[in-house]
Amino acid sequence: MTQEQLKYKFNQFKHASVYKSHKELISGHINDTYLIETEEEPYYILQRINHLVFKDVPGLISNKVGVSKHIHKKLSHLAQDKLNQSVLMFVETKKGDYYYKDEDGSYWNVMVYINDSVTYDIVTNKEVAYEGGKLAGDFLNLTSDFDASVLTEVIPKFHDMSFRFWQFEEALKVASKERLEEAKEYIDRVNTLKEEMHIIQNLKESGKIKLRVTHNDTKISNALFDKNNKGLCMIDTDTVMPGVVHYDFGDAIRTICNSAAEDETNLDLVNFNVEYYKAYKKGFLEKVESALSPLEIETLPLAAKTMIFIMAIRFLTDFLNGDVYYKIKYPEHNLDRAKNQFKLIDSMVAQMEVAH
Ligand code: GN1
Ligand code: MG
Repeated sequence: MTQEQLKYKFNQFKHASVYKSHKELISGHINDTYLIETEEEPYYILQRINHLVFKDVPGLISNKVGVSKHIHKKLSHLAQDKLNQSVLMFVETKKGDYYYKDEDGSYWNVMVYINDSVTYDIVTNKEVAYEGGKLAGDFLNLTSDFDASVLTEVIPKFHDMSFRFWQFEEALKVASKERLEEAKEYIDRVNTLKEEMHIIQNLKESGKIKLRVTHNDTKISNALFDKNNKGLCMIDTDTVMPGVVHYDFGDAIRTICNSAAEDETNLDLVNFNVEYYKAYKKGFLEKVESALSPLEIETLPLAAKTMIFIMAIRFLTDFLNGDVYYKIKYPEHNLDRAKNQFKLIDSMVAQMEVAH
């Protein structure tokens, strides 16, 4: 994407700013994301939504804009500066939509960049884990009275374990002999965990745990912090949909408690940090405990294992499919990500007695 092209997309949106330069932010695996630096602040985030992954982009945009407006209203008592840092603000196009569709059929959206914020791929102190828990818990609180019936299911069965197993089994049928061989040990591991990994889904389907509006992508790099490690705001609300509390709790733990990045290849560095688990859980429960049932709370440790596993099976499936879903930097990238997640499960299980 050339500078001129990006500038053109940016200028389809209603703002009084002048494009100065941009930086690509490369941490996401699906969309293309750019920080647009302007002559005068605010800066903006310009994002191309991957419409091969997200089949209904207008629905996705309407979800996230609706949820942001809802949160904005609920936080309107905050001082303007604080409010600007606490919720994403989407920018309309000059035509009055929240997305711009270009001549190639790509969809773009713009958000105001939240100043003085930092993100983490790896957590190195307890405070961030605790604050991360408060942020994710608060997101559930703030959206608890959002009318879920207006939400589009942007990726049907996104965290549905049976669906992920079905995709895995389909991938086994089409995978190359080499990839099947390379992944053999991990394919076997998927199968041994099958029953346990369906427990949360079964509870959901039997109605024993309730559906609520969930973020569904609560990895720690989707949380913004200020320079003093205080939580500011959850970002990347592309996958906001009805779900269960376990999705948001578990996916955050998957990244917060991993002592290494999710694609670290030296597995000795991949260890589950129980102290961060406790800190995150404390922050999370401080915000949502009163809304949760005893069964939901009791099954949170299983949520962590389940969400680590669901990413393992998804990375492995994509490796078997020949890397058609996630962005990769080298041919074994998806397999390495899967190995990393399995090592994290092992490390978590080894410490399970203390992980409550
Ligand atoms: C993807 O693109 P990004 O980084 O927001 C994925 C998540 C995974 C995550 C793993 C729509 O998120 O489910 O947890 O990678 N999003 C989608 O890092 O599949
Ligand atoms: Mg995402």
